[in-house]
Amino acid sequence: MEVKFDVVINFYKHFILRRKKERLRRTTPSLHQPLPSSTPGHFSCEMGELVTEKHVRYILSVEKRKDNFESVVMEHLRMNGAYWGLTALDLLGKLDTVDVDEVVSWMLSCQHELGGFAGNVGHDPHILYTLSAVQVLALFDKLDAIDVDKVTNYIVSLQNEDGSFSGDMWGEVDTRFSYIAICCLSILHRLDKINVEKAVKYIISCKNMDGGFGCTPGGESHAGQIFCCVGALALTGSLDLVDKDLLGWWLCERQVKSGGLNGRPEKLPDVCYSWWVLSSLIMIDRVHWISKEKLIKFILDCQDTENGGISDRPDDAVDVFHTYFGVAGLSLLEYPGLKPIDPAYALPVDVVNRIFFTK
Ligand code: GRG
Ligand code: ZN
Repeated sequence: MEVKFDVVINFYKHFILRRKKERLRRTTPSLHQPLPSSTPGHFSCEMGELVTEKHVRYILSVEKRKDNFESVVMEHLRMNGAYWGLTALDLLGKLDTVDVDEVVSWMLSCQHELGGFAGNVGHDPHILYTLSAVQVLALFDKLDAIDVDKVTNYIVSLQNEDGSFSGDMWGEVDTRFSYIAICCLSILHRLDKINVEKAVKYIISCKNMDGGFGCTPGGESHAGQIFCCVGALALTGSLDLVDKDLLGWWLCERQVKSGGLNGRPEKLPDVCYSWWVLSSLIMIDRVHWISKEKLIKFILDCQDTENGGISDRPDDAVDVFHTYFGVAGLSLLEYPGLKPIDPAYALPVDVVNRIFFTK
């Protein structure tokens, strides 16, 4: 019975893949060519343009405001907000507008005695905020401001017997935390302190028959979790464990008519999936299976061209999360004038090179 089921799945998989590739070849012959080069801010005349200066002003204004709705609901995850806003500024070439010492000293005041970082001063530590803190410190070349062994011990303490990771002392397990632990320790040059083999085995146990990955074993495939699992496998040199054609098919099916990407079947497109889906497609070398031009147009259509910022879908309210993932998506798409971003570390490529090649 099992063998027969496998045969059906494989037949279906190859039939769909062949149809997909034929469709792409037939309808969009330019897809396999490099993107057309043009000057920054003028990608294509029908497409609109990235309003860089306005996005910079929007990000800086969000950081300063302390009294509006967005800043109140963001209070407990300000550390994540700092990573989104500051990385976006760097990709836009404007990180020098920020007071580095002020940011670093605030970040250090968010570190708990256990070694992990909190979302804001006086809150509890969590692995989610710890990665954001490490990423921002890397962005500013300030990793030497922290006690690396202390942060490492905190992350090591969160690995469970089965190789999975908890997010904090309360024990919730999720493949997001596996990615975060691996990404953090890799940036800190301490990957050897966890059981990588078990961590990889756990991630593979979350792989589904459709080629995707979920939060825990048996969890539904979701593009966000796929980024985490593929990213963790990329950072540990384990991408050979992924069925790239099967997963690539699932991921490229996420592109809908408007050009935007959704996070799973039958859902609405959302700018942030430009990051979760696209970075995964790049890591498994299948990015040419989607229309880059259509996705660029979708992201540009989600801009507030008057006041800056990017929203999840056209005409919705903007926020820093979608502004970052919109800009990061455009960077992956090689939009002119943006710094390139690394799809696994979610940091600008020059920052990653500095971490690994200059020290
Ligand atoms: C360094 C980039 C970076 C990430 C750190 C936290 C984390 C690691 C990854 C999060 C991955 C994830 C689960 C992303 C999805 C976020 C999202 C848009 C969730 C919304 O889910 P639903 O079910 O939305 O509400 P849909 O789109 O399915 O309707
Ligand atoms: Zn979103």
